Amino acid sequence: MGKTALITGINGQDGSYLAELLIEKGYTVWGILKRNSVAENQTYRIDHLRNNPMLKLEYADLLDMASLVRVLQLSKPAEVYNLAAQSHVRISFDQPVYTAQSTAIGTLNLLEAVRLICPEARVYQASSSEMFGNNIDADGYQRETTPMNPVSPYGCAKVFSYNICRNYRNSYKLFISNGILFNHESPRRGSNFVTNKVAKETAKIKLGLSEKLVLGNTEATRDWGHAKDYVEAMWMILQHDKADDFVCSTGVSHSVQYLVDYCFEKVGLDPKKYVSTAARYLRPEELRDLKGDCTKMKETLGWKPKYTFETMMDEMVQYWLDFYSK
Ligand code: NAP
Ligand code: G4F
Repeated sequence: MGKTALITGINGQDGSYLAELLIEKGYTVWGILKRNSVAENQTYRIDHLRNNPMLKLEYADLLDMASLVRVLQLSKPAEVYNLAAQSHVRISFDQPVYTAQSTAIGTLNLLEAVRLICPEARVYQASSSEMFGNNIDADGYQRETTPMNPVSPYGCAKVFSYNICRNYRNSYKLFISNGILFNHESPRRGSNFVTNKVAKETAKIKLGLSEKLVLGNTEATRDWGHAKDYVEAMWMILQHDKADDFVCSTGVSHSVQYLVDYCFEKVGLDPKKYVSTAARYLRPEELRDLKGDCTKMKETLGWKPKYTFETMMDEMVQYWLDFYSK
């Protein structure tokens, strides 16, 4: 019989790809949904899996520990992937308290529930390169040993979760691992994150459905990989023989301006005619540059990404061209 996994954040970008991957591997996958007043769009990323008997969905919320206890008792998972969070950095400045509750205390609620109900389960925590803030090692990379210096409420909340996971691992000998993942994208990315915003608006402008793209800081650089490659890394981290922390990245970094130029060139348009900037998309404190060194992940677990920045952005722009051409 296959293993059982529980995914929090199953209807998010990563949760949807991870559910597909685990079902392919023969897992029974349980996922939690938090209650929304409108049900129709909430599960669009996993609707293609809804009739699969290996997928089981339950209502629960990271803020409601009793609901987590209930789902852990029902599902008895061997592996728990904690992907749920208020994950938007800019929005974390507007909603810092909610971000701390969901992205920090929510993790603690889950760890306590695991400790009480299924302490033998392996736990994956979705940690983030946002935790490093503007700290960069002398060679230009961030890695597992780079000091953390978060510059957003979201980053601060993720540092709490990272540390409480290490504390529970050491205190209670639980199998809890952090994946410190750099930015990863896909056509399923929320379209208020910069890659999918640019891909979507490029397609709309190309098809005559829009005339402008307004952005924030276009000088920032990010290490962008594909979410499909990164959910494979999550699974590999929990198959390792001991709980540990791993950076996952491509090691290649581009500016937001390069991202814009790449997408517009792909559809044969001049970005200077359409792109402008506005203060409303800036953050009170900016994280300028991210570039990850994932040597530990590659050498210990044998992880290797299949996508490049270019093949990923090609897929995303094409997705929106097809979407708006229907
Ligand atoms: P996402 O698309 O924003 O998905 C977040 C998920 O969390 C959604 O399913 C959301 O449900 C759920 N959620 C939010 N608050 C919740 C709560 N209180 N209780 C239960 N569920 C809740 O994020 P993602 O890109 O897939 O990222 C997955 C995780 O990795 C997140 O923790 C993120 O912070 C972290 N991470 C992401 C990246 C990246 O580049 N994508 C990099 C490093 C780390 P609703 O949609 O119904 O609200
Ligand atoms: O796409 P972003 O919003 O991603 P950000 O802030 O790097 O956060 C993402 O990656 C983190 C990993 O490091 C995750 F933990 C987090 O959950 C999330 O998935 O912005 C990327 C860059 C930033 O420098 C931002 O200032 O793009 C810049 N940017 C410029 N114009 C913009 C825009 N970002 C957004 N969202 N919208 C703009 O119009």
